[in-house]
Amino acid sequence: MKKIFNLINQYDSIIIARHKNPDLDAYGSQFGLYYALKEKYKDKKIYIVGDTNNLNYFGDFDEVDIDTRNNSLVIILDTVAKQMLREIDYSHYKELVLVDHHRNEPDITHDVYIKDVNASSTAEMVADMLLKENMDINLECAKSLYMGIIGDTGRFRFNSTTPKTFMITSKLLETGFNLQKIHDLIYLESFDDKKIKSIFFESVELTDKNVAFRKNTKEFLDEYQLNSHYVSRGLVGQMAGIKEIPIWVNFTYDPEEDNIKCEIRSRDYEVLKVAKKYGGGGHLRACGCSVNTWEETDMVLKDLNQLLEEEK
Ligand SMILES: [Mn+2]
Repeated sequence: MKKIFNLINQYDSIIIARHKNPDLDAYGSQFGLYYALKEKYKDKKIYIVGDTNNLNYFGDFDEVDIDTRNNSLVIILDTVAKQMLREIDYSHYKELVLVDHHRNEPDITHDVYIKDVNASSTAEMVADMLLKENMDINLECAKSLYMGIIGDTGRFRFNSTTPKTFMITSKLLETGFNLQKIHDLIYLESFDDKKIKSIFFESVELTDKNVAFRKNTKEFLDEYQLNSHYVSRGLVGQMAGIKEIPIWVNFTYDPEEDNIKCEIRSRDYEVLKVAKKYGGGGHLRACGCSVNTWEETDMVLKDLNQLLEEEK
């Protein structure tokens, strides 16, 4: 931890990056760190980089040229995998720091790697770092970090939520932001969204071991003009919280890569084993992989059935 702040002190130019297709934790940890560094180091150039999507409740990103990148400290948050990043964000740097709570092994050359698989979120890790350094947490910083934490903990419902998560969250809340405003901003649904969710749920199927699944074909995406990433990550939760269903998986055609994304979730079972078998990764009970054919999705289902059988 100290190492990061030593590096930050040494550099005049710092770039904060995170994985592509950001979720709330990627954005939240990134903007949280950004606001804290900007406040403390008024003379340094602090850049925030990356792509954007419909979860961007946060702000705009900087374009940074290669020369500047080559002379900067680059901090990458919420992933350690090249595949999850824009090439430009991990290939140009003077020194590189990784901060992540996932279990994967890094395939990015780095100088410092801070890993905490017990942290609920990268936002929690960033908040912890800032608090330990006695850095000022201003309102914008606290709001960003809070959004990261509620994103990855499902508003404190997932097992990953620990006493430390609440301790850190309470420190963030002390800045006085309006909690309900943030929740409304993120979680209010539109009438149309609610309709799509109902259509989605109508054709959820079950295996004989009660693994719930849905196959979101190209035809389904086209018919309702849905974004593949939204369906894959955004709708998998529609199968969560059902008593009889121990494991649920969302299969979605990805037109960009012409393959099928599998998002696998469970309350109690370590489904990561199955994701890894197909070259995927993530958390123990919330993970993903890609396969090339619909036949292979049936193999994934078979493996999930078997996992239930073995660990009964
Ligand atoms: Mn995360």
